[in-house]
Amino acid sequence: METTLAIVKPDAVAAGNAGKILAHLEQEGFTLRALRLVRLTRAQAEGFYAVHRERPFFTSLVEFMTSGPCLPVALERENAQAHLRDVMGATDVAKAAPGTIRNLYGTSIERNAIHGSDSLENAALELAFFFPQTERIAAR
Ligand code: 3AN
Repeated sequence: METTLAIVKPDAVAAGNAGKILAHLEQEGFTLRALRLVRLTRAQAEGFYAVHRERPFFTSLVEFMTSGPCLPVALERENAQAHLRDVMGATDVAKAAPGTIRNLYGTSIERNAIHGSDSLENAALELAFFFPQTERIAAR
């Protein structure tokens, strides 16, 4: 069984869609293994998105991710990392397939409702960023 990280982003939490997104994920066979509601600091958002530091949208992305509470969640399922990416849909909401979370709840390429780790390697790093191993073991 595989575990990956999702973040219900500040736009979706502010719009009152967090519960619906968690239900959608459960419907897709993911089990919740750890969950937090956090307001990221600028330093945390910059650290989390460090790979995008040189991109033109970096400043705006950090502003957005610190604009309100978000909901990091550890999700377990067979093939969790790849399946979450399918269920999320494309980064750009305009290109996200019908029925995907970004299609249903996102409003732009930036305000796209949900983050999901883009590789198993990054899933391990991102899970450690938000959840100490002990917290995930205790949830079992
Ligand atoms: P994904 O979240 O689909 O893996 P990334 O890792 O390329 O996409 O981008 C990280 C985040 O940066 C996206 N979720 C989105 O919020 C934002 N983003 C990506 N590309 C753009 C863009 N061209 N303009 C504005 N924001 C963007």
